[in-house]
Amino acid sequence: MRRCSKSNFSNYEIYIAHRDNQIVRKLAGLLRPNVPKLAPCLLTYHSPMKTFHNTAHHMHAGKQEMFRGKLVDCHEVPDRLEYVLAELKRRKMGNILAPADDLPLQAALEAVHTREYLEFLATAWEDWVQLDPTNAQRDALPSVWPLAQAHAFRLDAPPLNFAARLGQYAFDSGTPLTAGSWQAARQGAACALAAVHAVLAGERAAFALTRPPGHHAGPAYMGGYCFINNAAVAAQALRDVGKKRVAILDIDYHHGNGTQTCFYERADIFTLSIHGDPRTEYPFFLGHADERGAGAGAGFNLNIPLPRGTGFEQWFAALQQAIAQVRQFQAEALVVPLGVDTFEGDPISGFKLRSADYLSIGQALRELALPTVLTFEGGYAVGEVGVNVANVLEGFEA
Ligand code: OKP
Ligand code: ZN
Repeated sequence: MRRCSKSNFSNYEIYIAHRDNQIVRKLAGLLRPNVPKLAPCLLTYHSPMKTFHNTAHHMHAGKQEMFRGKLVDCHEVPDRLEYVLAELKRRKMGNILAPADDLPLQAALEAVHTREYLEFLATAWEDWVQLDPTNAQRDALPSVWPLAQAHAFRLDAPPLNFAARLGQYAFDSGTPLTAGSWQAARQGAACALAAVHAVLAGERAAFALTRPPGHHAGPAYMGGYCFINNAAVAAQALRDVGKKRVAILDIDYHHGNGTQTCFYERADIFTLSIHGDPRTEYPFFLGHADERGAGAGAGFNLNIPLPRGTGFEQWFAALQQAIAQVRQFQAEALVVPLGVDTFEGDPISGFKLRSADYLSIGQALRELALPTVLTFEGGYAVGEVGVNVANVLEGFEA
């Protein structure tokens, strides 16, 4: 691939890498264009970004979600991923892989989520059907919750009834749990982990192309279409292999409440999120600018809420602000929960980004010059989701 940048002639270099980036020959200064008017150019040959796609994603296919008192068709559909995959293949941005099956997945899951919650997920479908055999025809949705206000309900005496347990672990009724949700979510985390291992092996960046998404899922809860927090799993795994400071820069339309909560009291993982103002936008109860982290993590959370209707110029200024903070933090690795529901045509969101804007986003992220893991989050304009995601990756690689 041919890369042009605005570096000056003295930095003129050629890199030759074989497909796995194992051998890199750097021929600095050997080629100096002697035509002064020629645009300064850095030629780089490198393998395309590795994309680990979730081969089990189809197993999670919710029928309906509760929205304002009615059951409506799910927005988070299997086609979303297929359209991204098709667009990556169409542009020959391949190197599309399945995650290896010998990754230390269980440890990575338990480093982010509680064992109780993981066990709940693992048997949830079975328990749902056992509650009533005719439930096998219906997705599991919660309808009762232990509201977390002092003296309202006890949180220390968990019920045995499964409908109640579902309400204990889910914060909304828009996240259908289906027969294969656990298998799909688990394999999604494997994609995130595989992406981590790829950047460790020397890849500049890797993409976990998976659904269901993850950034709303917390240590012990599901919601917002999410079960396992793939970005959090990736960030924690990067810490566990020795990256001292990891930044998570969430650019999905919705606040990454789950990710924020996972690391709120930690200084080693800096969480940043640019999103629709929670006063009017989902998830409503978290994501305000005054949430700056707590305890040892004070100062290591940054929320940039923007009003509905925000266009690219203002959004991109927020991105630049977030990027400056990541630099100042001296992150050694970057995780990007990548949602393209900031797109103007998104059916459930309110920003006004256009398809071409995603190229600039990829470019801006690349300029951080960090080992980068991207995880696929939102984006519900199914017809454009492939182009928008591929544009981010292309901008990153250009
Ligand atoms: C997940 B992710 C729309 C209701 C919206 C939840 C939105 C979850 C978004 N009828 N409910 O951040 O893209
Ligand atoms: Zn979203």
